[in-house]
Amino acid sequence: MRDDLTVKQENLLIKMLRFIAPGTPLREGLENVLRAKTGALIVVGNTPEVLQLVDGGFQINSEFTPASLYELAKMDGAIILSEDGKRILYANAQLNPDPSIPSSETGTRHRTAERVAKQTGQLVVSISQRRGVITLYQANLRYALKDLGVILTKANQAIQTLEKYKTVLDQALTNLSALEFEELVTLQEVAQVIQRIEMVLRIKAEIRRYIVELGTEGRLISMQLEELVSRVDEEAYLLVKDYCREGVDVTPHHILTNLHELSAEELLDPGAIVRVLGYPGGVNVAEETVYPRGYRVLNKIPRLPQPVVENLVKQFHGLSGVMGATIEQLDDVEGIGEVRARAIREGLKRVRELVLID
Ligand code: 3AT
Ligand code: 3AT
Ligand code: MN
Repeated sequence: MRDDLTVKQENLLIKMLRFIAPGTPLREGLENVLRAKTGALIVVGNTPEVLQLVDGGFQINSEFTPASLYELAKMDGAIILSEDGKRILYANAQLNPDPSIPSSETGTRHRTAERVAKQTGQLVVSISQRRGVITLYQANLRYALKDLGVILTKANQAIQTLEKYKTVLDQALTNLSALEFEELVTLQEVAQVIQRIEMVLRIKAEIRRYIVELGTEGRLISMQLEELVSRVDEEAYLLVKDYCREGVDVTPHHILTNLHELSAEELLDPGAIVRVLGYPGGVNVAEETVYPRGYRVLNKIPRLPQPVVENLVKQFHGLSGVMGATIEQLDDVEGIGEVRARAIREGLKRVRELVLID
C-alpha cells in the first residue's frame, strides 16, 4: 500500500510513532538531546537479545526523566531503556550487533541502530549529532521524524483532499443504493464504490499516521478527521458483506485487509477489486448483475439490532426479498414483532425515497 508498507508494517510504524509522540516524556527527552547537539543512540527494551549485544557501560536503573536522558546522552555509546520506556537501565554501552546484517547507513551510530533493530526486533532511536535528525528503527522499518510544522501542513492538505474524496464517495454510495432498489447493480458499480471507499480509507490512514506523529499537537486534525469519516470503516465492512461472493471462505475483515494491500495501480482495476471479493478472474464486470444481501441498507434503519438484520438477510435471501416481504412475513422473523415489522417497512421506504430523490 502507501509508501510500499504492508498493513503489518504500517501498524508497527504507528506503534513506534505513538511511543515517541509529542507530549510523552520520551519525546521531550529526545528534543532536549536534539537541541543540545550531543547525538544519542537509544534502545528500548532490555530483552536477552538486546543485552547479549551490550558491552561495558554503566548500569543506571533509574526512573526515566527527560533531564536524565539529556545528561546521559552527553556520554558516548548507547542508552538502554526498559520496554515501557519508563526506566533508564544502562548508559555509555557499546553495542555489538552482527556486522553481517546489511545496513544502508554510513555513520557507525546509525549503522549500529539499524542492525540492532533488525537483529533484536526492538525499537532503536538514533539522534544524529551532525544532521540534527531523530530516526526510528524497528525490525526492517526505518523512519526519520519530520519537523512538526511540515507534518501539520501535510495533514491539513490531506484533510482537504479527504473532504473532496468524501463528497464523491457519498454521491457514489447514494447512486449505488438507488441501483440496489431497482435491482440494476453490476459488479462495475460495486468495484467503483469499493475503489472510492478504499481511497478515502487510505487518506484516512495517512492522516491517522500524521495525528499519531503529532501527538498532543494533533488534536484539532483528529477532530476534523473524526467528523469527516467516522462511519466510512463501517460502510466498507457492510459493502463487502453485501457483495462478497457466495461461499467465499474469507471473512469480510480479511477481504478488507486484502483490499488495503492492493497497489495503487490495482486499485484502479475493477477486475482486481472483484477478485478480492471472490469473483473469478474472467468475469465481465460490466455485464455481471449482482444483488446486495442488504446489510448496508438495512443498517440505515434506526434502532434495528444487528442480530435482527442477520435474521432478515437469511430469511429473505437479500435486500429485494426483504423489500417484497409483507408485514406478516416480517413478523414471523425472530426478533421482529408487529411494531418492528412496520418500522422496517417504513424505514426501507424512507431510505428508498431519499436515495431516489438525490
Ligand atoms: P550545559 O547545558 O551542559 O552547558 P549543565 O547545566 O547541564 O550545562 P553540567 O552538568 O554540564 O551543567 O555542568 C557543567 C560544569 O559545571 C560541570 C561542573 O564542573 C560545574 N558545576 C555544575 N554544577 C556545579 C555545582 N553545584 N558545584 C560546582 N560545580 C558545578
Ligand atoms: P552522527 O550523525 O554523526 O551523530 P553517525 O551515524 O555518523 O552519527 P558516528 O560514527 O559519528 O555515527 O558515531 C557517533 C557516536 O555514536 C559515537 C558513539 O557515541 C556512538 N556509537 C557509534 N557506534 C556505536 C556502538 N556500536 N555502540 C554504541 N555507541 C555507538
Ligand atoms: Mn558521524
